[in-house]
Amino acid sequence: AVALEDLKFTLQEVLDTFKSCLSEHKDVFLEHYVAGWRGLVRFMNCLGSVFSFISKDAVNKIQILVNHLNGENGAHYVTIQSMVKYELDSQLVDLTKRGSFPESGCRTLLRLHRALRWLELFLERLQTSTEDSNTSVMCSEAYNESLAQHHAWIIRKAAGTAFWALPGRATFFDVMNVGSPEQVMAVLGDTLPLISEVYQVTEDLYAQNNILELP
Ligand code: 1PX
Repeated sequence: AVALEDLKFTLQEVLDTFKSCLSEHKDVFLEHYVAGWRGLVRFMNCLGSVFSFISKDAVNKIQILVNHLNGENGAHYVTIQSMVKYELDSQLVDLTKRGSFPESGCRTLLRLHRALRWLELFLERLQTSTEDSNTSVMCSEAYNESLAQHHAWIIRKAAGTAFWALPGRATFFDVMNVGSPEQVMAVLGDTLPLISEVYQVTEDLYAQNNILELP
């Protein structure tokens, strides 16, 4: 059975953590970024086991970043900005092909960053959806416009199959457990600008450092 209290807590947590991600100077705190992802993964796990291959990869990447944060060089990983500077200055990143640093913070975070774009596009669609909109279609459209471009055929195939197992819009809203569809819309309206801003700040940082295509 779905534990509604947990879900409510989770979605509120996601909202709160993305709110607390950005400092007043637009630095992104890695700890909160990772916490935001944890909340999303918890929510996804409640949608069914067909999504577990997706959440396994997300959890794996979250754990890599947490290990950096808790490691002996953790002080350099407080913000995404300091992480990028530290890893590039210290040559801890594989820039053109996979090599000595398959678990660099930069390449690992880039994967989650691309997934954040999927989330932004999906939530935008949810927000402008109507009663007869199809969540599977919204999800795959958002995916095709973002993450799919970075995935091999076999992953795209598996993801596409999983999307058909998404619950319909009404159930999806129920599972979010924030109240009426109007209240869901209000929560989305609250969350989306924050997610967009975190996405854009990260995107600009990666673009400036020319690391948007890390292997
Ligand atoms: C209110 C709605 C909230 C919905 C929350 C859903 C959270 C979704 C979390 C998705 C995290 C996906 C991370 C994927 C990272 C990635 O691209 N990894 C690939 C590349 O990694 P590598 O180390 O090899 O370079 C990796 O190959 C990925 C494998 C797993 C398949 C990824 C499919 C991603 C689909 C994303 C859409 C999720 C749909 C959830 C339905 C709600």
